[in-house]
Amino acid sequence: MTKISDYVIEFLLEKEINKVFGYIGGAIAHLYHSIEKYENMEMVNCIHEQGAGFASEGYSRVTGKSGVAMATSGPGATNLITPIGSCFFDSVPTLFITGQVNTYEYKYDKPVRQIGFQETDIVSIVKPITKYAVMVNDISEIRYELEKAYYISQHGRKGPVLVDIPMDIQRSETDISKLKSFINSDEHKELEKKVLDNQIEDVIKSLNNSKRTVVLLGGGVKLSNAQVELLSWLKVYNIPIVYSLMGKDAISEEYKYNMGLIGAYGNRYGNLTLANSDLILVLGSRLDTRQTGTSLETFAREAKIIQVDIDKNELGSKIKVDVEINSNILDFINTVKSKKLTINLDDWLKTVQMYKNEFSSTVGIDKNIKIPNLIISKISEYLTDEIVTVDVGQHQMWVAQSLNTKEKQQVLFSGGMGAMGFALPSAIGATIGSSKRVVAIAGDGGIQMNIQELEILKRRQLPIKIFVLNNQNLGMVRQFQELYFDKKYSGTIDDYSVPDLVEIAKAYGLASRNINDINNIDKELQDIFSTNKPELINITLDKTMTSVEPKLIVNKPIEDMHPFIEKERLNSLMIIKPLEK
Ligand SMILES: Cc1ncc(C[n+]2csc(CCOP(=O)(O)OP(=O)(O)O)c2C)c(N)n1
Ligand SMILES: [Mg+2]
Repeated sequence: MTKISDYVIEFLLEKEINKVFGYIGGAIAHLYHSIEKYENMEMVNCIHEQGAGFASEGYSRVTGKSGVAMATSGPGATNLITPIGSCFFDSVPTLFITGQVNTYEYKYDKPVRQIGFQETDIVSIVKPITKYAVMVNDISEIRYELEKAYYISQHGRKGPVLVDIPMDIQRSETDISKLKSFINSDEHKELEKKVLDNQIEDVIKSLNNSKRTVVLLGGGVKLSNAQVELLSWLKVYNIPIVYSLMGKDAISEEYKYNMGLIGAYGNRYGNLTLANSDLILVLGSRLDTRQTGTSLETFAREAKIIQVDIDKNELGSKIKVDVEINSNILDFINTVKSKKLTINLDDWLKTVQMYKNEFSSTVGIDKNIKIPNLIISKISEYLTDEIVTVDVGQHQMWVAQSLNTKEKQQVLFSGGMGAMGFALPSAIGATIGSSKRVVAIAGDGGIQMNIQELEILKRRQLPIKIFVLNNQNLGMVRQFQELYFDKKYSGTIDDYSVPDLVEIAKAYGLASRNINDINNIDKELQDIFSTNKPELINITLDKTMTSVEPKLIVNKPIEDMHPFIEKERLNSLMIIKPLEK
């Protein structure tokens, strides 16, 4: 006979998951107690369930294993919602386990609000942002549901699942081997069926016939672990790549024909490359308007588009594509690699190199240095394989534009959810999952959202360097207000404030420092990276002058970014026909 809460932990260990992130509460106490029994399983207690959820997301993103977060019923469970959504939109396989009141005090269909204390129907709440969510109502279901939830989170397009386990079920005992299993059930067999594609010849023909190919990388490349195979294929033919936010770390900046970030805040050279291509091979990207701009009819208007995605619902969903291939990216690359190509892109490579030389990410078209971008590129100089976690705001876009990623370096963004407060707790999960040093980059707004997790850095002496790019305002929205709200700074400068972050870090018992003079940054960075101790570095930026440049304005084609370059110069850079107006 096995206690159910023990079985849950044994199940995780069998999947080689040996860390669980969470926060205690009565309804989850049996599971916590079980963790204590297993020497090779470790509980990582955060200060807030949102922190634990993001930590499990970071753990999953760097290990590929399912990150697990546990919380108690009611407020514990609802505090997990933002990380659950983040994992859903960015396809991160995670398992959320919540405690629930005893089945005999659960309301089920009764027309009352609540029976048990802290009773909350978390399953209904998270249904739209999970791949699967279930409350286990009977001991006999536990094995089936746990196996099924885990399988679904890792299968096909990955994502979060939630299993809600009532207290009376957690504490029951049963013979697990006699319970119904999901693996090898008919339902499992149905899901295992593979869709095979025979469109590959079309892809090969297009690649051979094109003169200006570009490969657009999205988050799907990393999710299918295709980076190594992809790079070796790209290097054979020297095919230029561009990336979306989520594809930033798929291929490092060390690859000569990496043409950078595209889209709304893309590098100018990246958008020029994409706009002038004649063939775009899209690997694991949704092609949402952050990448294409809002003027869809002008987007890469002379290019044939081939989109490869594991989720067939994403194919051609945002923009019309010419060839849709429903496949995992790794399988696709391996198939393409088995075919010999006759590609010659020499002229195109000269053009894209010229774009990159003309427009640096750290210098504006007015030839002025873009200080925030320079800071990011400086930080990269001190990094090798550190993981970088990034919050949401202007600083996020500076990182996306100017962090010079190295091979094997991972960069974690909260992409689809765009959740402020992501960088610090995801850094905790990332370092615990990888044993690597982590650099967290946040704004003054985002760092305040989960600042309580600094306590974990001290408690565990985690090797995390937090850089706060402190412009003393909610810069990203402030920039938006400058453009569209007549510089009325409601909530971003007005009635917004920031405490002394260096003093706060000190109060948490952490090393901390201010960098006020950017001219000293090399000396400071050398010192910062000479140790592995946790530290918060507050970099003071000008309050209102910080902006993200270049930026795509509504209804402009991707090649024509703000601040605008003269029409004549732009036209001279275009290979395809420039737009009239
Ligand atoms: C949880 C959450 N609330 C609100 C927003 C909206 N939002 C996006 S960026 C941003 C400003 C971020 O400010 P800060 O962290 O200081 O970074 P900065 O833009 O100044 O670099 C806000 C409020 C969000 N993305 N997430
Ligand atoms: Mg700010």
